[in-house]
Amino acid sequence: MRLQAQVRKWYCRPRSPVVDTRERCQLDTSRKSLLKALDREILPTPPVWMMRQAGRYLPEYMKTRARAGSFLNLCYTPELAAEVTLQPIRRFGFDAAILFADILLLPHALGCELDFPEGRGPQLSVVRNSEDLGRLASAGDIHRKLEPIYRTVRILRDALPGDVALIGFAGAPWTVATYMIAGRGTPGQEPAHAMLRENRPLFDQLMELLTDATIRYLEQQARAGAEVLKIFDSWSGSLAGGDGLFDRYCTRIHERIVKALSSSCPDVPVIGFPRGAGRHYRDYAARTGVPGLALDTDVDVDWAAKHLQTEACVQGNLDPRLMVTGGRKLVSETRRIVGAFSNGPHIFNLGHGITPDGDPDNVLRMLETVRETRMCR
Ligand code: 1CP
Repeated sequence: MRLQAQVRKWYCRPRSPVVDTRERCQLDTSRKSLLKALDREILPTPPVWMMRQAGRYLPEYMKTRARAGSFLNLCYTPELAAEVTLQPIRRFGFDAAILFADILLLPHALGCELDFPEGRGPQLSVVRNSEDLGRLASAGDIHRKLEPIYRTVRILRDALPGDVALIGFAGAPWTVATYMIAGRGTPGQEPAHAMLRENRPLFDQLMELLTDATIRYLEQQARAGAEVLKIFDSWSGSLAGGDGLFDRYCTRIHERIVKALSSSCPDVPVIGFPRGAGRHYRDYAARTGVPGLALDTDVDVDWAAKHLQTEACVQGNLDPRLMVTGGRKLVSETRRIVGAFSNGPHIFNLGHGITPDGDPDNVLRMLETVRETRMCR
């Protein structure tokens, strides 16, 4: 009975109506703009932040990273992690800050070895068999190891300007599993696909373990003060073939995470990023009920305005390469995206993270362009 009531509560949670505040066309500072957009308000100017806004394209990041000694030390030293989270806010005045951490800290807390050797991608100990999985399952209290991350969140909630929302995040189980199975990043995520084909029960157990741990990790970030939670499924595109894998290992797993969070932290909206979902985006949005839907660069904005913005507040999706090349195309593409999404809730962002060769001047140009495109009625 209790479970039934719980399920009903999840499914019956009403979606807020779309509210158009463009008529006022003045700054209403009563609530953070990112939260308003996720609550389906259409604002005169979309809130803006950027994936990987704290990172190697900023000289001040490189300095703090050098002080920390290593990437992992940076992640696990709350004062320094908070400092690099704040750097892009101070420099650019974004509407949201994303917690500085990494999706691979969760497998680290579960007992995987993890290293980020200089100039190479992440290296992890691999999960090959049920013994490896058993060790992770008996990892003990993940929150003790992740406590520095929660402390960073608490520092940030005190330090951020009053109009800037704080985003916590985790990797989605599939994306995190691709690193755990291969021990590194892999093109096409072939080792994970091989386990899927050859040992489905083991793969399913790993996904169960990760889904449960991801929910607990995100809940704890929310309790520490994260106001929005984002799920990064950076490699879900390799599931999108049409054999049911996308539905099973991306959409339905995100659905479980979103439902669990909407029950335990009902005031903290989730942004889902099923990168490379392609034609699955529509079903993903409808099924998961995510308040925020992050779009990758390949998604056509006019199609998304028609088919996705009705379901969720869309976020995206400027090509990050324009942060390197800049010029008139940067301005025209920014305007095109703002214009295409101007009749529904929208958060301006890139379609993926800014790369280390991104030019901070181009970031500024993008921000100015978004903010000068005020859509007053
Ligand atoms: O040398 C350095 O300073 C490390 C570069 C770096 C940074 C800045 C890594 C290594 N992680 C991060 C921080 C990070 N990672 C953040 C917070 C910063 C911000 O966004 O402002 C976030 C949200 C992530 C998430 C993350 N890590 C993802 C999902 C998002 C995405 O970009 O697709 C993934 C896939 C990772 C794994 C990861 N972390 C770092 C590397 C080099 C990689 C591997 C990427 C790959 O396999 O290609």
